[in-house]
Amino acid sequence: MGRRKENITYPSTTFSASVREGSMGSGLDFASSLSGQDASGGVVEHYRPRVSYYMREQAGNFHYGKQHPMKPHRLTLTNHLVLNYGLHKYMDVYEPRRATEEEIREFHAEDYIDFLKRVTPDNQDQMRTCFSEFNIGDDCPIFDGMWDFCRIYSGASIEAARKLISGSADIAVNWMGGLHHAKKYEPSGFCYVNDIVLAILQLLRYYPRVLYVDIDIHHGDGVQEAFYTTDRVMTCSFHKYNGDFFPGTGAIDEMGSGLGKFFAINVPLQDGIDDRSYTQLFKTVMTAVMETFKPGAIVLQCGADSLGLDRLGVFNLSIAAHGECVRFMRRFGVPMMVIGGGGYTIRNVARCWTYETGIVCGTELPPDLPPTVYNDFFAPDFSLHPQLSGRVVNHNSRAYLNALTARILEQLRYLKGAPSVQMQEAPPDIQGFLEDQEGHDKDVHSDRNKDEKDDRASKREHIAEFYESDHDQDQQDGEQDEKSSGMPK
Ligand code: V1D
Ligand code: CA
Repeated sequence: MGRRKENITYPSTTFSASVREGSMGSGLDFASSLSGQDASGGVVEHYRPRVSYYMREQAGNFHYGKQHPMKPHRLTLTNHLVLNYGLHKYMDVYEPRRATEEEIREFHAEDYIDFLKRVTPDNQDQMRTCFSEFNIGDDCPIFDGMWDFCRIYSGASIEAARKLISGSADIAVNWMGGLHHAKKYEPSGFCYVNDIVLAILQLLRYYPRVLYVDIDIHHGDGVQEAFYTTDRVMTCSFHKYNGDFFPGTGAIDEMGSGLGKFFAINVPLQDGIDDRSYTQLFKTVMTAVMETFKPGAIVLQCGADSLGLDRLGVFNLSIAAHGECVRFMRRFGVPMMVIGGGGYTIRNVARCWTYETGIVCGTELPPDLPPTVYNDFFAPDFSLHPQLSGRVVNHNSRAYLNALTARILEQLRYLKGAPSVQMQEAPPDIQGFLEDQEGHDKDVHSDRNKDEKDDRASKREHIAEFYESDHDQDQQDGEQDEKSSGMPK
């Protein structure tokens, strides 16, 4: 956990959210990928979600440094594959605005934001005294345009969240986002601003409960920490854990505290986990999570460093198995944000996120990559599904995975019995959202008709009830400042 304690409070209010059939017509070139899945409760058959996609060409041009493994260029590779596969025909494509400083302040501390805004490669020598305070170093260097980069990826995640809330998208994709390690007061693990926390804070203005799922090979510590004491966000991270692998957290017994007790789920894995073990574990855990927690919205962090052959990763997953996790979550038909994260063998990151863009659109992509100006990255096979497994031995025994599954299911049974999970809640501030949203974003590539403004308004009848929680954390923790946005702080 970070060095300063969080003082965010989350009203423990809940109302029932509904699932709607997506408005997107069929007309897909390829067969829907819904068939052949194992049946589980809460699944929406023939789901045709409306998908929004956020991209900004400039995001791919930032450089962390020559030796640094994080390469934003992977975003350019991804966008080129997505567009050349023609996936923009199935989505509303947006060039999102940058997050404002005020929006970033919803989570991050003012002195940290001031530092991020001011520091540049040219003035960093004068500001070096701040470096240890703000954890600047090899993992999180100062690079040209760093603040702009943060504003771009965070603005996209905030807009994606608002798009779900307004009802004009059922799934919103932002591969630029997913920077799950950033803390309130400091950067960590290549992440400076935590766009995920900012997006979830938006979602909490409307949805009573938000589920965060993280399949990056690293523990989603920044998001877990931000919501550790609330029962309105369940965080669930699958990651390598041995106490040493970055960031060193994510043991199975980190379960949340206070009202948030049992609402943090950690799935610690060993090197070399394979497709079968991972997808089986993922489906078992997520089925139980969905049945127990019944989220109004899902945020799925799709870090691609859990793929085999990743430069920093040590798992054995294929792109098909990684994508299977996305497909599985999609089937629940709950509004979902799909975001990026880690991923350091960039040719495979681009393949993976393109494949997953296809999955959320409900379309099967041909296995041969379309030609792009970046063809050389994908030689010699030019395939969407290269062989990635086999480099690392699988150290996850069947006995280990069975014990892990049993512990997590037990945690969820405890949660079911907890008094706070009686699904109570707050009135949505939806009118404010619809006003905020108007004119902020620009659809750059869509072939689709859009009449978004009253989408959510037309759904208001789905919001069934409002009543006060017995566990109002505002009252427990004292008055909090909610003046600017009505956001839970
Ligand atoms: F190999 C490197 C070369 C240059 C700079 C950094 C690294 C590097 C590799 N792995 N840094 C790491 C990890 N840091 C450490 C600490 C350095 N200490 C001495 C220990 O092991 C950080 C890994 C960050 C992973 C980020 C992420 O994939 O989870 C991610 N998700 O969203 C965005 C990034
Ligand atoms: Ca993870």
